[in-house]
Amino acid sequence: MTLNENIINKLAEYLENAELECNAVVKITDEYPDMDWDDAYAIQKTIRQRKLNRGNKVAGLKMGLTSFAKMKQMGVETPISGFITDYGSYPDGAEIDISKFIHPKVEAEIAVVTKTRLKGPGCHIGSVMAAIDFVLPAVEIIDSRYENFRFDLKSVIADNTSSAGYVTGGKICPPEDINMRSTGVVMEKNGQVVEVGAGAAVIGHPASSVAMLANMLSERGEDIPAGTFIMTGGITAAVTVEAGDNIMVRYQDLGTVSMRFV
Ligand code: 0L1
Ligand code: MG
Repeated sequence: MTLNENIINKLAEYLENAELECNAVVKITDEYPDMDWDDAYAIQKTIRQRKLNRGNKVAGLKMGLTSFAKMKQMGVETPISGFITDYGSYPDGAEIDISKFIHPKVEAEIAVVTKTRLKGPGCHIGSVMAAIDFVLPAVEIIDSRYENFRFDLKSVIADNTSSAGYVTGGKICPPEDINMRSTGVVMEKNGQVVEVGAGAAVIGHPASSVAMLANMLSERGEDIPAGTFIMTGGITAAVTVEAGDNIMVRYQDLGTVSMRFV
């Protein structure tokens, strides 16, 4: 670590205020160019603790930057992880008040809920498949707190991987009844197809993303408890939304997820 506790706390407050006040800010590495990965995750953890102290709940975990294309674009070799909150949850078909966000985008994902604990190191796709209770469709709303989505990897880890919300679909599926790797998705915005993809876009298989999450968490002394809801990462590129936009995502074998931004 390169930052002391006071600076970690100050940066967590800066980023969380940006979220709560819907106010874009400059990336933190402009002021702290030498901060390291541990600093970045420590800031994210402090934001998480601030929310818990305020009475919010952590509703699950997420993986970000999981597509090879996005990793290459960012010049990184591993995805990043974050958490999702109770207040970011929206039901299928929700009307979502866009004024709660700065510059939101949506991306189609496959989510899972676990039934047993997953702990790295050495967690692999087999351990994950055995631990999944069910699979469900989910669309993530990302909203970087940084001006114009201008950030680097350490800044975005600290900013809880741009996590802002998620819409879950109602069709759940046992893991043995779905091939998550070949599950196709079609995203439509206002009736027009804007993105298509398949589960394999998520580091080859969404369950591999969960294994990677368990292994990454183990480096920080954490695990994935039984009953955890996990967003495995974007299958499609993130699509910008504005007031009036209708989003519909059609999943092969997992039904649809829709929302309207107002
Ligand atoms: O969930 C994601 O993949 C987003 C990761 C953060 C990068 C971004 O805001 O695009
Ligand atoms: Mg995502």
